[in-house]
Amino acid sequence: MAVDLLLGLQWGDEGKGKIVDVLTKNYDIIARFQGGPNAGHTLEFDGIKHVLRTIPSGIFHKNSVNVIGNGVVIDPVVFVKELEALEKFNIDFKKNLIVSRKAHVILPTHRLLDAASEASKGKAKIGSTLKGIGPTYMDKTGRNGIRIGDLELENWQDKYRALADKHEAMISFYNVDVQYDLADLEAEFFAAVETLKTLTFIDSEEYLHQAQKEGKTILAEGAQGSLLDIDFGTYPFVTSSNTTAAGACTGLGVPPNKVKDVFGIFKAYTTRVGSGPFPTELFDEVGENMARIGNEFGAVTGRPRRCGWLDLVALRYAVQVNGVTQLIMMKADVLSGFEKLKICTAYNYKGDTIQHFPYNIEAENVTPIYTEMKGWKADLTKMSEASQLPQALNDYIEYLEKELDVPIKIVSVGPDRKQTIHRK
Ligand code: 2SA
Ligand code: MG
Repeated sequence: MAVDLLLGLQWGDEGKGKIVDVLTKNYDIIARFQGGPNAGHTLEFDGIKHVLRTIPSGIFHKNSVNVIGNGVVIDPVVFVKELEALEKFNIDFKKNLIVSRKAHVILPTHRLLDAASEASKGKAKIGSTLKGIGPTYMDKTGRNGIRIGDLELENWQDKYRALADKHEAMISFYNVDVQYDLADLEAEFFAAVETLKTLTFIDSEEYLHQAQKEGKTILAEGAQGSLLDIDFGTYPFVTSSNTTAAGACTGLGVPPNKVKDVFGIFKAYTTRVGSGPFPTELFDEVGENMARIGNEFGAVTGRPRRCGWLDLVALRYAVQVNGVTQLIMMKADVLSGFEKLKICTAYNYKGDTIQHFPYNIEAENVTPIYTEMKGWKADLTKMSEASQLPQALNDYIEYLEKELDVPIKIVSVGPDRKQTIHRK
């Protein structure tokens, strides 16, 4: 009867897609509550690799219903491409995928505004995925947005026209070089809207409420990560939604007292894509090795991800803000073969040693303080039982459990569904 949450604790790309796919068998419903096509959730099974953008990661399981909640922003054009990529899997979209009428629509001009805003910032750019996320959430909170439910109305295109015209004026206001042919973009957009309308639109909060009453189980799937949260992340280098636990309540209409487990997922090291501070970032061979072995490239944009050691200060903060009850550690296999491993346990902040995540973590204020641990050599990718894990890895895990005061229940040792080790 409860709702469990699965949230990224770092800067995204922790491996949420894979773990949702692994956990889906325990749930009736998988629901996305924030973000949109800026997310890239990668799943691998039966030798196939799949990247999902807006569609929840339970979609490959016949018996799970996948809900796109009110807190999500949807780009019909990207969405339709995502549906097409799933065609060969014979999924009954009408039945297994439902969309909240209250979710907001990303317009072609939102994407253009995203590009114009980034171009106008020069070096100070956010490093956005250019999917129109920021401008769409701006229109939502500015009370100008178009919602999925609007698409069912006769005259929705009038509202569209007024908003798109306003966006065009805003784009020229930025006075940057953004080339586009709106007629082309609109043709593609209107066609995609028609396909989108073949799906089931619902009042998802009511649907989820009834489902809970019937005793169904729900897993809310986060996108991006806690350090990209609009309130608690490294502002302004964040995304435009609440990626933390509270976002699941507002993004689905789930009351806080119905939330049971909060699964917090993190990589055994840290990555970040886009701009912004990253205290434990490595600029040497060690970081390059992590990127290479971990295949650290953005699943949506292909951008190389910046890599660094695990940051316990940031992780502790994310555990607190989200109320994490169980931890899931990803990509342990990538650290195999590193002689020594470092973990950042505190920051030197303007000369003081601190253990909390401060207002500002810019490099000029923060130097990480590390503890060193022994590495392991064994290839973990063929392991399937906790008893097979090397002692040095167990030490690493136990150290984190003690510091964070939350058990690490799952350790992932490769991208495939099967490469998942459950700990007692
Ligand atoms: P946006 O597009 O407005 O949300 O960008 C704002 C910041 O949020 C970061 N961001 C992400 N960081 C990691 N992974 C994300 N998803 C893709 C992936 C990213 C990709 O799964 O690999 O392919 O590049 C994601 N989405 C947003 C972004 O980098 C900005 O720092
Ligand atoms: Mg990703």
